[in-house]
Amino acid sequence: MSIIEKKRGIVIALDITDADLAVELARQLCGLEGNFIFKIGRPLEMQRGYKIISEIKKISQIPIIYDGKIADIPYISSRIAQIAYEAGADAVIVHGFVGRDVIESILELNRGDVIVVIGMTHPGASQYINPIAKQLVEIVNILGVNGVVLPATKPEIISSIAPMLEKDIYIMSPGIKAQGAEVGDAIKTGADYEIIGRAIYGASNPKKIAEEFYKIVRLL
Ligand code: O7M
Repeated sequence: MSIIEKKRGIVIALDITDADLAVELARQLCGLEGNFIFKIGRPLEMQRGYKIISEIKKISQIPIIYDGKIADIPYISSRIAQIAYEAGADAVIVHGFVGRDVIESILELNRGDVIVVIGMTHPGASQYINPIAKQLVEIVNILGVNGVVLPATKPEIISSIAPMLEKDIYIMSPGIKAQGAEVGDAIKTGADYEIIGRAIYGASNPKKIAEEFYKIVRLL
């Protein structure tokens, strides 16, 4: 059973490098209407450490994903995940290419959702990770992870992988606006959530634009 529901929504990437501003933004976004999730990644974590997760959790009901893109040996990977869950993360993100035992070590904690990166958005992703996306599907299906990350910039990858995934695994797709895809592109090809950073936190009214984007994906 996942904490994050498999339904259309927007993941807001809080990649702001000023932690005070990020907390202020999270406060402004508290009353968002719709299915929203926050993603806290390394740029923000580097400012204030894992405590930034607890800080944002305290002021908002919106579920939090810790995006450490964990990619270490099982012992270290599960320790990183544990710290994030204990700080209040509802989900953590781990790289799929590191192998089954790493993903298992985090699943065994049984503390929250586990989301696995099986494809990426940048041009260099076509060198190594995207060609093995189908192989990574086998692992995520067998292990019963909660979600996967697939690139909105490569709709053909989402449309070929989505039907192969176990039906309760949700798909989250970054690459919207700043990286070239349009809002709704990933949902149209089979994703459940679109991950959006700069186009929301860089907007003059982030709450308004986030709700506008949500409306687009909800009405597709
Ligand atoms: O909308 P942006 O481009 O400002 O931000 C995109 C976010 O998605 C940012 O937080 C990236 O770390 C993340 N992301 C990618 O852009 N590409 C990927 O292939 C994978 C991710 C990601 O979220 O992986 C978990």
